[in-house]
Amino acid sequence: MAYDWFKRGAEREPGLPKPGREIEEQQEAREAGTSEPNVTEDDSLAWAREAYARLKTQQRAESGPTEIEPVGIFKSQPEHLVKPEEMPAQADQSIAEVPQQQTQSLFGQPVIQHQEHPQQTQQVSVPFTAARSRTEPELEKPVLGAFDDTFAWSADVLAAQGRLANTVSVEEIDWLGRLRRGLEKTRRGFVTGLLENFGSDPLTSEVLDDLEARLLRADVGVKATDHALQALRRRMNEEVVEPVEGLHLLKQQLTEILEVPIRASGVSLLAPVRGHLNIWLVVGVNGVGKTTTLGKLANLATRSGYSTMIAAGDTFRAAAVQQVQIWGDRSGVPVVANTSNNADPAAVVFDTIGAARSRGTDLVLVDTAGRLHTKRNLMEELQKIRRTVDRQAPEAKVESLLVLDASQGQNGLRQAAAFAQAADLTGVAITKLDGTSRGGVALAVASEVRLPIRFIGAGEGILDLRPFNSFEFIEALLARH
Ligand SMILES: Nc1nc2c(ncn2[C@@H]2O[C@H](COP(=O)(O)OP(=O)(O)O)[C@@H](O)[C@H]2O)c(=O)[nH]1
Ligand SMILES: [Mg+2]
Repeated sequence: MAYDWFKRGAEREPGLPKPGREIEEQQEAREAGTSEPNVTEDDSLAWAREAYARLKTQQRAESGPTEIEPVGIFKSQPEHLVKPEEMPAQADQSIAEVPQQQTQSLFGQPVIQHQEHPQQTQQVSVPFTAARSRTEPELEKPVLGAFDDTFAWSADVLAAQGRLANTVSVEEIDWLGRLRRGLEKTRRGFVTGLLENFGSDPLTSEVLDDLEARLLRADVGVKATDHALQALRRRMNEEVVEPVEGLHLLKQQLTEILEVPIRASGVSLLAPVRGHLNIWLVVGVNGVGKTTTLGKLANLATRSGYSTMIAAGDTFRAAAVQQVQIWGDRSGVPVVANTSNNADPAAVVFDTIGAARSRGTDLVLVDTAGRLHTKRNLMEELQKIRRTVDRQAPEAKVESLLVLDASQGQNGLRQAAAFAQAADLTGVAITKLDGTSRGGVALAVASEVRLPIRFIGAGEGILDLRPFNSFEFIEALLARH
């Protein structure tokens, strides 16, 4: 059984403590280089060493001659692709479903042969077939790096969530490193100064004023900032608050802000429901990273053992279909596309639902346009897609994910308001957390748009997207380095 990335984090060991403040203490102890033996620090280092040694042994075993076969590879067999001259020439819609062959299913599903849509003219764009034959799905595993500060930090974050050293994977360590690196710019502008200000003396109201300014600069938003500071001020009125305690409180408050909409949705971790048709619409303005996010999601789903299909619903830009096809190829995921000009995206979605049903596909990812001639056109198109989904697949579990570019900061909030109605949003994916100092916008989204953040992207690579975990996000945002 493939490791289910969508459910990562749900495997907390029963009976182990909830995320605690030891993480601040450990980090502070390490920072200060305390010469006195510190029980907490020793424990955490021992945990990290044990996890590292186990992962190293595991990796050595896996890189031996009996390599574990990657999950979910669709073998590329270009000769099975339908050639344009073989297609029936009738009707006016031209839908190309590429690729359509799957000779061997690794998900226990029947072997599928290509089935053409009877009512549609099939047209395959030649460049797509060429692109497919060149690429191999990118499903290889990340490699374990050195036992360094990043590993130790990642281990602390996993241990603080109640994980056992013998249950962590290289993928998790790799992702936490990516997340921490991705948030570096936000951290540099925000945390470094903050931690210096927190210093070693108890918190003062000046320190809190400075904190307020920093939170606002990182695009955390007025509401979330007020909420976090209120709690700190309350505590300061009651007692002297030491810096470690203050930092812990701040992290707790910020995590809670992110958790409120997640709790309200009733779904703590968004994952496709196995044995069901799941349809996830990916919406947002032009250039925010919709197609990239969808491509990364296709990879994550394939790695996690979900059979996946992509609907190329951005028919507005000629290059968009080609772009999504390349992403599909990278994970061996079939793409249903219409290569004719001004094709109707709702028709593409209609065809994808039919194809997904006949194959027993778990997850359909729908790419959409971010710009049409007018905003009204765009919203109408999204509504039409949504109606098609609701009508054609009433049994499906539908998610409507708004993609927001973190570097656009508070602009994202306006975009959310515009899309909320047309697309009936259920969640948010935040992209481009790397390369921006506005990573705090995740908090503004949670407190002001009130939608759960489901995924975060922190880079352009295929592995640079993961399900959102608020504890890890805040730890990465407020990490010391
Ligand atoms: N640095 C970085 N770039 C990203 C990320 N996600 C997407 N991009 C880039 O943003 C640009 C626009 O992405 P695209 O998916 O085409 O946006 P769309 O118009 O919304 O579909 C591309 O150059 C992507 O490589 C991310 O998480 N980090
Ligand atoms: Mg796109």
